Amino acid sequence: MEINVFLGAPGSGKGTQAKRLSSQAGFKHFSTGDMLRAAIQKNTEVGKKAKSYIDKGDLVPDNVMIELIKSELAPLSSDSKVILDGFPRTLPQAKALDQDSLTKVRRALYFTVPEMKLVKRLTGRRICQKCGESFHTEFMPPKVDGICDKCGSKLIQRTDDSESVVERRLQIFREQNDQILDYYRQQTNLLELNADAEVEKVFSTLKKSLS
Ligand code: G5P
Ligand code: MG
Repeated sequence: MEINVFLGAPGSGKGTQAKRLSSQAGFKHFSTGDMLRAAIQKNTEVGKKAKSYIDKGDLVPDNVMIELIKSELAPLSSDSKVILDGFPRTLPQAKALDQDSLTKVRRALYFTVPEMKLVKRLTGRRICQKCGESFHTEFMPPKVDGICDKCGSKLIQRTDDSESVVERRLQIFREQNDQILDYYRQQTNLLELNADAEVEKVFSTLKKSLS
């Protein structure tokens, strides 16, 4: 398998770009955040475990996350091109991927955006409650206010996109990020991507990095 991991702060555009790559370039996109939110909606065992962590902006325990991602990757064929968005978030998660030769990481792409811009991106984000498409009240407004362009369902704000929870998520990111970057630097497969630009511009740089 060709495993590419997207690293970067909350709001750095990992999900936005991963969705484009999966619809336009044949990558299979796995967002652990989206999986957890779906599990919460369905009230599964994983969802019950994850909810209190997500609502506070804390990380869900490694054992739950590693199990979850392994079960998603296991059925894939060996020629799959994969993007992991939001995984790994900790060193044990990064090592768990590399321990298995099938899921060994090919590239780690680190999306960089100045921190002061992230809060605005996150607090203005709106997502479709049905298809998960992401919008922004200012930077990517839907054609009709509060309605998804893609499927016509209602747009909502993520419960963890309030200003106080965003602060906590950014703090956790700062605590974990350096050791993950160091790890991938040592594996010599870390690429940095300036993600402080128009979505289309970031997308074209990203496509070049992945080819
Ligand atoms: P998530 O869901 O993984 P985060 O915090 O990593 O959440 P998030 O918030 O989903 O990441 P993103 O995907 O990087 O950020 O950003 P995005 O949605 O694409 O874009 C954010 C906003 O900016 C949008 O409004 C978009 O329109 C705008 N935007 C995007 N790109 C651009 C651009 O190029 N230019 C401009 N101007 N704007 C742009 O995780 C949620 C929770 O789940 C748990 C944790 O509790 C976590 O807090 N979790 C895990 N816990 C443990 N381990 C894991 N591996 C976990 N994964 C999830
Ligand atoms: Mg995301």
